[in-house]
Amino acid sequence: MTKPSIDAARLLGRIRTLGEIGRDSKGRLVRLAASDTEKLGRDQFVAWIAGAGLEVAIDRIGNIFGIWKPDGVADEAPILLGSHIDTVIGAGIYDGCYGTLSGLEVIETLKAEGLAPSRPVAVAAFTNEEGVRYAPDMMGSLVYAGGLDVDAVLATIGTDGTVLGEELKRIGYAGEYEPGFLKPHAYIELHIEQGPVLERGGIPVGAVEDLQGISWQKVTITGDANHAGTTPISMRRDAGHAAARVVTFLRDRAKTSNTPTVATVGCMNFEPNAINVIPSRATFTVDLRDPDEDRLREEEAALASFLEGLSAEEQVSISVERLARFEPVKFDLGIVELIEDSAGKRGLACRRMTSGAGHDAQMIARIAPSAMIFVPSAGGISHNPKEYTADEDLVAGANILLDVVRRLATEGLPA
Ligand code: HGY
Ligand code: MN
Ligand code: MN
Repeated sequence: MTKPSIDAARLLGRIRTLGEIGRDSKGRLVRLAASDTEKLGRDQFVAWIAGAGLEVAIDRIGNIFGIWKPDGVADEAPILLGSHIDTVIGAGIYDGCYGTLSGLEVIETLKAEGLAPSRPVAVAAFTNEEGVRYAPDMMGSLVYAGGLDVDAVLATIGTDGTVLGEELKRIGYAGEYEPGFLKPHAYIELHIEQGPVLERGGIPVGAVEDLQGISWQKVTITGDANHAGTTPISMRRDAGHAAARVVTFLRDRAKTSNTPTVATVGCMNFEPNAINVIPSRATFTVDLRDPDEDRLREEEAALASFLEGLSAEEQVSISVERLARFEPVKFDLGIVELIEDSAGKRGLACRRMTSGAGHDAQMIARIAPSAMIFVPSAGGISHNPKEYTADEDLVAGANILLDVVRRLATEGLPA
């Protein structure tokens, strides 16, 4: 007997359609939170959920919801699916969009089957998951889960000097609903792994049981501008050189630690940024992650003490601003087991794993039992136009989401 399946052509077609929305002049996919290009992506998603006959709701931080509540279904806490549709700069077409569109696809499939769910089923596209334009990341879901005050967050100033609340108003996504207006019965997020684990293991499905801690900081090093040709090395207060020492300190420490700790300096800016001027200022970001909270704290402390020594040695002043800090999160094992059970019944190998990336699920886990399903990323590549997941894996993941939602919508959460 063939197992029920989602409409693969519809899902894959939508992923590709959304993947073409928001290309810049260089052909890169760039849909930064609350930008004009993201608005186009939002409009397309809203058109699809409205077209599917779902109730559309937008909350004050711009989170978009499509709610399926068939007549006669009690006004209970819904099963919530979703992810995000904002992207990084030069993104792939699957990160976030796959989970959001698969959530819609599962609802449309269950609707078409005539399933009478015991509770509503909804899909969300959370605002600013990536955190590239406005920090922190997973912002919309964190506000939704009550982790940040919505009015304070609406006042966030972006890397481009814009104010988030004004941008949401400008693009028409400053909704009326209070964040948290739907308290989910359960939340399941389907996502590409964005790492090499599943592909290396030849395993098509990941049942994600936890997610590592994240620490984002902005470091500003101030020295003295001086002439690149006349200033002896011993007289320099070179902010650029000091910043470079931080980058190698972080990499060497992570590399020799033989722990899962990872460290990334993703943004760096020199002032005055001229070829023949010793940099007077270096501003850069530090992204530290580890599945173990104590180790993550150790890494933060090691960086702080390195910066102290560096300031004295290089005669520069150093200031640090915290941009985001999330402890590791454990997901709901009952839902993890449903994911494994569905994979098994579909004859798909499945393994439990930790998420290296941050996701909206880590925030919604604060208010509802949550878990994630991963599918392989080719070459482990993500946040890169080369991001790719085979159609067969995309469809398999969405079918597992379909099975899990069907179980939760008819039997409720496992005891
Ligand atoms: O940073 C992250 O892990 C996510 O992509 N926002
Ligand atoms: Mn994502
Ligand atoms: Mn991402």
